[in-house]
Amino acid sequence: MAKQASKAAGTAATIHDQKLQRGEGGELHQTASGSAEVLTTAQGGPVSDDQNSLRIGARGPTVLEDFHFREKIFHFDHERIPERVVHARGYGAHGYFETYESLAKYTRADIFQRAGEKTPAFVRFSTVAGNKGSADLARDVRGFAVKLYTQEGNWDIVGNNMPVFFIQDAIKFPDLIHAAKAEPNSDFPQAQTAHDNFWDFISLTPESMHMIMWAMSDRAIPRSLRFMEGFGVHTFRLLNAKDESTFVKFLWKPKLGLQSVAWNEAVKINGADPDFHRRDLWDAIHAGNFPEWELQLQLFDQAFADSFDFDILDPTKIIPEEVLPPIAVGRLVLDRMPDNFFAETEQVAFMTQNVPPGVDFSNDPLLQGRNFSYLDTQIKRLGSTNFTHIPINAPKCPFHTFQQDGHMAMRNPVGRANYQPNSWNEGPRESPQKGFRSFAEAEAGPKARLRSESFADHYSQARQFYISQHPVEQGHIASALTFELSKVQTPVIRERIVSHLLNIDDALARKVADALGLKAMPKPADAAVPTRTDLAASDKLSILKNGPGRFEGRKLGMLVTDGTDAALLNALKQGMTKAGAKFEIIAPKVGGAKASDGSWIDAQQMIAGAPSVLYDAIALLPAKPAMAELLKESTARDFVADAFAHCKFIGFVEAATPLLDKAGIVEDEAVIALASAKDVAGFIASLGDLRFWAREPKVKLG
Ligand code: HDD
Repeated sequence: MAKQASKAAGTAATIHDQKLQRGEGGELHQTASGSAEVLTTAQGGPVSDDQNSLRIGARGPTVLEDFHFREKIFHFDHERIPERVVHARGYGAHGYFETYESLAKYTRADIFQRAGEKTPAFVRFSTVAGNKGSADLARDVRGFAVKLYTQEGNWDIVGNNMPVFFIQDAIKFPDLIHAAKAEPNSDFPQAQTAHDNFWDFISLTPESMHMIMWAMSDRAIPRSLRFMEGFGVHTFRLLNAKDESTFVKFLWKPKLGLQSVAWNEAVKINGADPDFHRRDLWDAIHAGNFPEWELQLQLFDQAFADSFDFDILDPTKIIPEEVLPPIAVGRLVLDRMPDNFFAETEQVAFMTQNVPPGVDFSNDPLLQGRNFSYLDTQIKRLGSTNFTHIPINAPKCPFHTFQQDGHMAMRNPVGRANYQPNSWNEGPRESPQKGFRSFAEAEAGPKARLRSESFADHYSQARQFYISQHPVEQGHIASALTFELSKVQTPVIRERIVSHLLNIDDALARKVADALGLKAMPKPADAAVPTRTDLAASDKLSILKNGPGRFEGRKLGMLVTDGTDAALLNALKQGMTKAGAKFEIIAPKVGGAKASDGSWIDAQQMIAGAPSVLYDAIALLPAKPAMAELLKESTARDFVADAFAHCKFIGFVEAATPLLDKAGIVEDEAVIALASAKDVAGFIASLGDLRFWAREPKVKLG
């Protein structure tokens, strides 16, 4: 008995004389001082012992009567909700959208009426194919879903970081996703399209070819969620007060520019830090470096649509920015992480059909299908039609419906009238002036399962994307195709893909065929219409041609040891801060090291825990006496060898030369000597190029 009493003593002491505080919703919560309040059951009953279940004797059975134990375990058993069928792994942040100037000429949407207007926003980024627990650097499309809490209800722009899609009709979506995700019998591979089912489907779906070029490009392995573009993909409509329509495409442009990693780097990041993207966003926002995107619109009328080379309703096509320059209409800033991942990021429900008055849909058959799918999926996933009662999904403007009851109804109507019209003079009424109105497009045609002939060209824009890339990027596309197809075990599927590539670019097809070791070149795939070779390259489609030219928002990894030159280290630190960049100190031991002037250098990482794939550039700052030990660490060698292979800039002090030698480095202009603090400015200036791609042919990564 004495033993039992002592077990409870610890908890009993802490719950003594606590004050319960209630939040607005009546919930109990912890005080700001962190002192524990009295633990209660969900019914509010104070708990005396949360360490031991109720049992008969110290070694006897647990009794059913233990309502606290039963409630705790049963709630835990129910913690999981179904993960999203696609885009399961995601990360979100709060922020705001600021309107630059009135767009009343084009739209009556309230959000675009006043310059400087700020609208609360929540954004969720995601990968598509992987499960919720998969790694961030999968080769995949990234979801870019924006919820704008406008004064006229929630507006969701549920986009991706690529402006086109794999399929033209929503009825093919389940097939696409089934093929892309893990194969149903084996349940692998996880978060990878490098398998037979995916490439089988793609090889039989020529409309996917343009998207395949994007998905095999560096866009599919972004360096940071902060360095990605976002696209609404479909053509939408804007409607002004006179209900006049302007077609629109939505583009999000990152302020810090675009950047991706190398595939070999992505593979290693996934092992070293599977949360690389979410950690990056978390760190940036907590450090006050709020990521920002500009919203740009491509606006056009029916005459432009009629004269454009492709059908503006076809979601496998873009309108090149050179053909139709976008205009900037506002900025999106992310400045706050959610307080609770589940409550906000997991439960947020995006729906393409959430548009405010003044924004309308086009007939894009993919968009039309999505407008059905999203509501359906939220009800399944969140378990009730009352998912809009969850704070993250609730509008932030006044709203009034006659909807009532249902599971977990948190907002219940008061008063008698729960219908309209009614004679009680109660409740809201519809407003033809303020309410949503569809564009009154005249529609006619046979009721049939049809695909427009104007959707038939599957290769011309795929080619245009490919020829618009920098040669380095073209090489990466060829390597990505080769890698993915090398995992496909059915040779005929590989051949089919090469036969499609022949319709896109002959040299690309030959390069991939050669790298795969195809015995003979297949014939080009049958194409409904010939590929147009006259489409001009669009430089805007390249990441490398549009580099930011600065290191802002990036991260330098600095390897130090005891005896590191304090002046040089401090100059680098100051230089990084001035450049708006981050740095991390890596030492043999995470406790840090003693600098040349006797000061202590705090480290954030130990060398074995911080491979260079986690950094955009590295500086090697060891002191000579520490080299013997450092050279024994294979992770130190890998640190340097990987940075070199990934075409990163490397700054080094003379003492580090044996490490460079051990890593097999042949010095080039991006391996920069740091003899003293004077060399720092030049080193940081060169970091603006982000990578030294000229090195790539020498360090072929496959
Ligand atoms: Fe989708 C989620 C983007 C086609 C059906 N989709 C989802 C998310 C994004 C997109 C970003 C995650 C939202 C979040 O973070 O919660 N989807 C796209 C884009 C598409 C697209 C850009 C093509 C242009 N999607 C598409 C089609 C269908 C769906 C054609 C079905 C007909 N998508 C869904 C879904 C999801 C979803 C099943 C899963 C979870 C969710 O909706 O909330 O309804």
